Amino acid sequence: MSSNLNEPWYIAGAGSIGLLIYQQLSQHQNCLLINRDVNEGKSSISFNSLSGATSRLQLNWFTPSTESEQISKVIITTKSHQVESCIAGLVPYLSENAQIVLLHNGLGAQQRVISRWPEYNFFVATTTSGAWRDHDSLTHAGLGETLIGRLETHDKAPDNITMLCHLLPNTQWSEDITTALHLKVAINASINPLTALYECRNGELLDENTRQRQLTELSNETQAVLNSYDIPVSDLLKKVLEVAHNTGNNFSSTYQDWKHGRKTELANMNGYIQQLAKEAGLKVPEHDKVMAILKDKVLL
Ligand code: KPL
Repeated sequence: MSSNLNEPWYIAGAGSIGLLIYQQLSQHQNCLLINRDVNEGKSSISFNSLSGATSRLQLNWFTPSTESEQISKVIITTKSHQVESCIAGLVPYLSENAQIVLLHNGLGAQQRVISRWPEYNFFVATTTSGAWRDHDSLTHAGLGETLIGRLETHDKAPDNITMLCHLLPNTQWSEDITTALHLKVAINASINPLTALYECRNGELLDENTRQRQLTELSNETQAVLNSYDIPVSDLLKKVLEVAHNTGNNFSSTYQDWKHGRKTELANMNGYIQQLAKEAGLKVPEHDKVMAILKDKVLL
């Protein structure tokens, strides 16, 4: 797989994280944004770095066609519910054995695309980097850590991915990404739905007894479900409280999706935990209750 080290990385999904990766990667190697939507075609935006410096970021767009070179390396940074249709649209332009990195919130979509397209080489990733974008700018808000690995296996990284880890700040190969992704989902399934329910910042979940009780119940149910699958997530409530505290000023991604009338990723967060619980014959009453209320409020 080292033969295509110099081929470009393509990025599908020009949201805040996709653009941040594009910004970081394009300093070192050829990197192109896949044009999935006519509205995506801006030629540059302003970039506010972690240090507060502002610069202009040129956006190089690529519209796949049968005449263009085949795509052999792509990072998909769409929302979790867009991943499957995004890959379906790319299939005619992907090379045999293309390497595809899936970087999005939640779980469930990854397993679905990996089993639907066994011919490709899938990697999964998770990040705690903070970034936000509006029409004309991208702001890098927090350094965070990014992990890349393979779901359900403990393989070593192939050359292209080692190189990717080297080029992106604070990015490591993880031989146990399955646990890391479940921990992230477990934290999201506790914090995110409640921020949409109470229309509050992450830290405001700690301010009031009812909210704290719900955080506790969601965390405890989630931990019991994951542990029944031998996924070694421990002290989940403690971790959830730490994240809510450390990101206290943030509005969660689910809050922001709700606020902007977009579909949320809760189906791949709480919905994923509910599905695991069902398959294991476990009850998750707080998840069921919160999701039933949110069904009439947010797009699930
Ligand atoms: O990942 C997050 C999200 O908003 O989706 C947390 C950790 C809750 C930070 O806001």
